[in-house]
Amino acid sequence: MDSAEYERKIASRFAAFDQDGNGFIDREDFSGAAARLLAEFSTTPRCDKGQALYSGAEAFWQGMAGIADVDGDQRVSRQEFVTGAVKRLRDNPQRFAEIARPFLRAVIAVADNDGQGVTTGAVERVLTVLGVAPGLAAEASRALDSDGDGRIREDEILAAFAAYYVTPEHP
Ligand SMILES: [Ca+2]
Ligand SMILES: [Ca+2]
Ligand SMILES: [Ca+2]
Repeated sequence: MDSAEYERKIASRFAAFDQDGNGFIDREDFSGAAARLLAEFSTTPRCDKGQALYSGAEAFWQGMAGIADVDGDQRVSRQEFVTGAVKRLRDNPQRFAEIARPFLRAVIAVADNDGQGVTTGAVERVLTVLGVAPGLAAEASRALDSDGDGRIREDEILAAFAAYYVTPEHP
């Protein structure tokens, strides 16, 4: 991978977290994503699933801040993301899965409307709400369903999520 490609990947991962595009990853990016996901799946914030999603989003933010907010100003700059998050997540991908797990589990609960597992269609909706381009979202959700039964398991989602955000070696 050359430098330009590496920079592009970092930029796209930062943009994925910086949901409101204000140039920083902060608590509002996570709580805003939770709110939009609840609206998409017609779920009230007050119910158990809604509360689990908000607390998962908060835990995800706290985990991100813990590894990347070096100056403690409650937001993660692009520089902090590159030097802090990317390096630490690459050194310890498992740690990333741990901080993301409560949020992802809560998203799955919200998106799984029949309790039979999340459908590829529901995952596509989740990804679209999170800002993934529609064509890519469809492609990614199909790729996640490795056995082709139309449902996606939690461990498949966690593995793919970690793989996506853990950046390859710097050239
Ligand atoms: Ca932001
Ligand atoms: Ca900071
Ligand atoms: Ca499957």
